[in-house]
Amino acid sequence: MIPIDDSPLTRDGKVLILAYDHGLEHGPVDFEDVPESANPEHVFDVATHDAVTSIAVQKGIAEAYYPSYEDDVNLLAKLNGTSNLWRGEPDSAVNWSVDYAHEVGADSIGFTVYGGSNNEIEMVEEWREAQEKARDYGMASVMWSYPRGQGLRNANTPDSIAYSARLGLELGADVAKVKYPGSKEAMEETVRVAGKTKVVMSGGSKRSDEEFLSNVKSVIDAGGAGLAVGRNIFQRENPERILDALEKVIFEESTVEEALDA
Ligand code: FBP
Repeated sequence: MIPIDDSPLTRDGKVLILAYDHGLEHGPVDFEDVPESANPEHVFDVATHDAVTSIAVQKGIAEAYYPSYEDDVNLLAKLNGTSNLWRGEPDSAVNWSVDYAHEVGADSIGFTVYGGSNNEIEMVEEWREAQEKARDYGMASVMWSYPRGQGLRNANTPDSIAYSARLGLELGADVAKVKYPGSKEAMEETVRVAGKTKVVMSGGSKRSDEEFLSNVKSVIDAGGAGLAVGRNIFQRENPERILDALEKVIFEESTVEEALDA
């Protein structure tokens, strides 16, 4: 593993990745509530908030927009990804190489692995190549670890989510990004089995400030490192306000009430 606590991906050992690959994964529908969120410049501006440790984007967004932000934002290159137009077994195309991501300015990589998919073997082999190349550059690697596949029942049970975090440890991820398993206790178990791999929560669909921050708080209380979040930031009219609150919960050990009252 790399000394992840010295990596630009972390601040005081904690992680807050602003995920912005939704235009590929879900399509422009995710930008309808806040139309300016379709503009990458708006979201890069949001990512200059002190609470954000990195922004995760695909190649085209990085090439076109990162040069204007490289002094203010850390770049996580989300290397693979697939559109929502794809109707086959879960899979993810590798869209750029680690070499090229490094050239563009990334200091960490992100990679989806769908454990349980009929394509798991190929995805894990692609991950291996990316993870080892990232090691050469001293770049942290984050596994978007989602159990998903036509033969997989109960993909989002606490056991499946704990297993997905363990896959991160077994396969050399510095950080495993997993779905919220539903409770602090389940997250404690997920963090426990992930060992030295940091566990972060995947943001999920937009919900109220209270509900979202409570989930984040229980992740932190369970020993999780933070979160990688998109819609719960850029689908808000005032992303700065929720980032102020997240900064308090993740980095300052505040309660949800304290964070919202500030
Ligand atoms: P959200 O916080 O909006 O859930 O974003 C996190 C993320 O992993 C994105 O990087 C990705 O685009 C999206 O979720 C994929 O979610 P799913 O595959 O569950 O639709």
